[in-house]
Amino acid sequence: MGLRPSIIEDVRAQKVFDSRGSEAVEVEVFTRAGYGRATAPMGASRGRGEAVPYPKGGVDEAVKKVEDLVAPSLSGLDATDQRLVDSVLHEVDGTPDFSNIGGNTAYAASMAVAVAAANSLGISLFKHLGGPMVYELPYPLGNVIGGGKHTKGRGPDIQEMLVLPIGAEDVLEALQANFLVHRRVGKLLLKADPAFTGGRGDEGAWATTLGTERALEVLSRACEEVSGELGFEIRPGLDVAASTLWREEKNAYVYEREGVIRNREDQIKFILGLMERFNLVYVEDPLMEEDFEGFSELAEEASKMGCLICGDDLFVTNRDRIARGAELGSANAVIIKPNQVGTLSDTLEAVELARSKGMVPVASHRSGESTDPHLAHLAVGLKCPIIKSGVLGGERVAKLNELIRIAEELGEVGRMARLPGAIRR
Ligand code: 2PG
Ligand code: MG
Repeated sequence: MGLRPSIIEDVRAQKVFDSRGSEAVEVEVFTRAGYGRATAPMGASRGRGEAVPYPKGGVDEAVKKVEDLVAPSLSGLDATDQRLVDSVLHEVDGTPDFSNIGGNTAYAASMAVAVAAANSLGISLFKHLGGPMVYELPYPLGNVIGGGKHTKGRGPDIQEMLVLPIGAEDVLEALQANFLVHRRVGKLLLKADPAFTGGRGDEGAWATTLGTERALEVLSRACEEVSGELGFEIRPGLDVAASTLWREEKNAYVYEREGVIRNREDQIKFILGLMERFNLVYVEDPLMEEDFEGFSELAEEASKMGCLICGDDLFVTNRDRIARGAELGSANAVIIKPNQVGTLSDTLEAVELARSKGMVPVASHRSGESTDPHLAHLAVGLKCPIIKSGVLGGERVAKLNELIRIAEELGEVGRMARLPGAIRR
């Protein structure tokens, strides 16, 4: 056997910081002929079923675990053998939820290996992940108005009000639409919200003091205006992050800022009402993370209205939970966050399962992000028709600009992904 360029020679880790200024683990992988680096993102509204992000002892302990356990186990392996690398990460960890080394540590190691492999082979990461035949570019789903945990409970109770430019013909058009809607909403808020300072939340979305419905009125007006100006369809969406509203002891969803309490039926009616009134194209986590049946009720109605129902905390990128949701018809879209499961192999399995069940995989950032561009490659390589990566903020734009570079590399063969017919009007 010759000297393969992608043999892993060394793995190192260090503590860095994410977009919130919180500690994050960064892993570096050195191969014979290449190098890869990845930093873990971090969620604020995490699903109960997610991998444990860090071991007890936090990022310092994670760094130690990489040095003591991960580095010696990965050294000598071929970085192009992602499945083997990922199974070794599971073995080294030895727990079902990555609580020993941390799911974020596993993610950073797994992704850094993939980056190093691509680099050693001299090809782009998306091609390494998806093969030479990938050509579809995802639609950017962006956060325009923030609330919930991302604005410390001072904004609308609903976590994210989003934009999806479903009529865009290329990535540049799609990104421009999202930037224009974001800017227009900022302008409209100056009039609609006397307390608005131009401040933004964790994901670069505007932080308004308006309640959910008033804020949605503003977003939907901006979508309509910009859509009219650009000449293609742009529609609003939501991430309710309903688990953060759910109060077990009250058996209800508590909208603290707005002073409203909704039981399960009221919540379903409320969401269906918003879908209809605002022509929503996408609703994520409309109900709390264990209510697979409630999701099914909603999904059935939503598909008649041309709206995607997406599970994030519901599925946590976990195969078993996605399989259960598919069986019950709980959703027609699935959030894909690699650090919820730890490795790229687990992520790929979740994506493939979702797709085989007719669910749209949505490659997603976290609210605490690194400046890594890798999510764009993951979305293209794993053929996710939608990428959720915010609109503004350097750490978000890093991924969006990478999409432009990928589109450039694909050239003539590149085209926008196919969205389900039901959401195209
Ligand atoms: C979400 C995400 C990202 P967090 O709920 O979808 O927008 O937030 O990373 O805080 O879980
Ligand atoms: Mg979410």
